Amino acid sequence: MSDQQSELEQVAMFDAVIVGAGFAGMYMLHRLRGMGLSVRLFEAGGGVGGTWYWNRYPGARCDVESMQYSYQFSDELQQEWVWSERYAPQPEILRYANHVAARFDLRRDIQFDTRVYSAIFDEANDRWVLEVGDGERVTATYCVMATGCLSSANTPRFAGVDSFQGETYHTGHWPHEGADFSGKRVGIIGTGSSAIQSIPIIARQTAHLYVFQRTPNYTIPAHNVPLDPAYQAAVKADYAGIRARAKQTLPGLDFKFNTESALASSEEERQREFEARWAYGGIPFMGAFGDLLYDQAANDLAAEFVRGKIREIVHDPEVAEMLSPRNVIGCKRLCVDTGYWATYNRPNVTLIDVSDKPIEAITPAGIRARGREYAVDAIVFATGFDAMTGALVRIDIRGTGGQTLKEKWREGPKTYLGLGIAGFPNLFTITGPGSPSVLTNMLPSIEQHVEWVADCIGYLRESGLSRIEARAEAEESWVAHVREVAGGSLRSTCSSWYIGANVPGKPRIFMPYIGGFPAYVQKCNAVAAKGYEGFALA
Ligand code: N01
Repeated sequence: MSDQQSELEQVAMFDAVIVGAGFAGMYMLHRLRGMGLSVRLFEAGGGVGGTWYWNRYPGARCDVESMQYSYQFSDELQQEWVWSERYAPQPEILRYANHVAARFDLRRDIQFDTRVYSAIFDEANDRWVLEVGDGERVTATYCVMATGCLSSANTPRFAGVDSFQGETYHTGHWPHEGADFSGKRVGIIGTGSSAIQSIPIIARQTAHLYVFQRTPNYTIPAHNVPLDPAYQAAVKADYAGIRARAKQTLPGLDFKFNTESALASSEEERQREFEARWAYGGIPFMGAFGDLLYDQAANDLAAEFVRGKIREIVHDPEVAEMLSPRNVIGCKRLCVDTGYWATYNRPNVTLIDVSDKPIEAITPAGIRARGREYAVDAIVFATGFDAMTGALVRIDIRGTGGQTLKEKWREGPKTYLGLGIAGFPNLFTITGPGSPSVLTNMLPSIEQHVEWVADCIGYLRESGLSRIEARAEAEESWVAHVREVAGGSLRSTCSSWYIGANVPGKPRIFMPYIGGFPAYVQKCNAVAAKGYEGFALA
């Protein structure tokens, strides 16, 4: 018996380990356990829910309609759960995650409050060895990273950031007990989705709110409402149909997508369609015309429509101008809000433009920008995430030959289908870079990945194999395809977290696969049908 082998026997051994108890990790656990595997799931937080466990900022809610932002793997589950609003608020989604955990008895295999620090592939034994929590070591044949796309918070290192004497918050790590802003002066940095959802609420709580905006953002009203029981019943009666239709659309969402060209339509038709989409609300606005994300002139028409709305809503023309984005609409993730622009009509809200002159420093008493100090009692960092790669590379992941994932991805993430990585056998990523993930409704994308991984592991076990690894050439050609497809869309043309632009020093690569859910699923299925083409099996 080798030293390594005897050492391995000292540690807990599993067929599979999963990292992260969000919707991806929970379903992965359910599937693998159902196949008879021994599984342990590690979660840094104190409960299930992932994104919805951490993002508890005021106003946090999903921008995908509740009836579609839910699991479909269990019809009983989707029939029994009752959503209360068109767009579910964070506490309700967290309740749903807890309901799922209880219903499928998941907690007995989840180790909470346990961060994974390293995952090292032991080539002699074809196993992953993980260091978790307080120095505990575990080993498993398969390691599934269900670490989320937007889970590693990004807090820019502003000069003097540690000197601030007041309270600080990050939207992605909001305290469970909430924050009391009554009577306080608050500064919020950022105007992404998290800020746009929270600003209207924080503004109502504070004595004064200072919003530090680097790039204005497009947002479409949510028109959130309590869900009508008759509507819910109708959806539930046709759930199979809705889910099937959703899978045929690029974002994996059942919504009305107009394939007509904005440019080929008359001014009157365009206004009618944009107004109808505005009145309907939310992300389907981008489905107004088929060429909005592919033709700059078409995109300009939609962008100008939204700028017109800003001018109508915001009383002060200078503030309206500052709030008006000039970049491609839909390039950054479109935001969905409740009362965002009208908030700037409040006397206790001040917008500070830091686009041409960055924030100079955080001082003990506030934020210095444009040559002036804004005294505040609390700062909210709504500065987003080190998206798609951050949660993975902060774990010391080492594959064959001791290569670290961080080193491999130094110039940008490389994966095969966003599922496997050459040089990292038996490691799977759920909704990893190179998969449609954040450009789609996350729940069906998660389910598709989990099912693909479960089927793959099942195939290996049935075939008496124990090792699978993406081939370097398959990975290269997938990365090239992802890049090529991205180049055809206006989405790759602006600074966004999709290309890592929000994190200083991060390589600028369009990370998600823009080819849409149906084409991607077809590719994954074809790979599996051909005996996992592009992977080396042993
Ligand atoms: O983060 P963001 P987020 N100085 O990266 C600014 C999902 N989500 O947490 O645009 C000044 O979008 C930055 O400015 P700029 C959704 O997919 C979903 O809001 O880089 N400002 C930007 O304004 C979303 O897209 C929901 O110029 C700085 C902001 O901080 C994703 O999460 C709700 C700065 C960051 O915006 C991320 O959203 C919320 C600096 N040094 C979030 N650095 C749902 O509804 C950064 N910024 C499901």
